[in-house]
Amino acid sequence: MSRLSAAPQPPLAGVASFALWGDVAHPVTLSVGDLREGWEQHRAEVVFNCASAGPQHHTFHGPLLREVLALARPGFDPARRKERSRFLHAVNGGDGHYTVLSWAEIDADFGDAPVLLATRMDDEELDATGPQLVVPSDRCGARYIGAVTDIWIGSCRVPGRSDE
Ligand SMILES: Nc1nc2c(c(=O)[nH]1)N[C@H]1C(S)=C(S)[C@@H](COP(=O)(O)O)O[C@H]1N2
Ligand SMILES: [Mo]
Repeated sequence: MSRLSAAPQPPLAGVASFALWGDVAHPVTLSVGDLREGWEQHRAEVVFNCASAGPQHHTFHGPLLREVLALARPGFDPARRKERSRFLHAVNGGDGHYTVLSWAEIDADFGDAPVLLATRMDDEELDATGPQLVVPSDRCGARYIGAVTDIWIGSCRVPGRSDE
């Protein structure tokens, strides 16, 4: 059987849960409450520019994305940096907007970006809407995906290249 898991079912109406899936050993569905209780919470005070609405200022709280994704056990050998450097993930919002990040971008041995999966934006707890991706190093707001429904994790394999 393939270790590639099937696409998650859409969440039940009114229940904000999100799935980690793809090339992972342990696909899992989590709630914002799980994020709050399962990992150390970080704080990020950010400013990003929205093309249509101008500069936005927010304070987010939540765990580091890389720590949450590790729970799903992505299909690489964690000790092998070259394998990790071929992975990426697609963060999907409930409205169809999605964005891609590379694993190396958030990996402490590579870009080490302190990307969060926020449980709170300013004074608003995000339990009902779902978590929000927070990319503090981005100048543009497009990757601050809100109401995250699922994160697909996989590798980028280029035809004709070896995976060694
Ligand atoms: N799900 C989802 N998240 C999204 C978007 C979107 O269209 N859908 N737009 C992005 C863009 S372009 C910006 S600038 C920010 C705006 O965030 P704010 O309205 O909370 O300031 O949300 C981002 N997150
Ligand atoms: Mo935007």
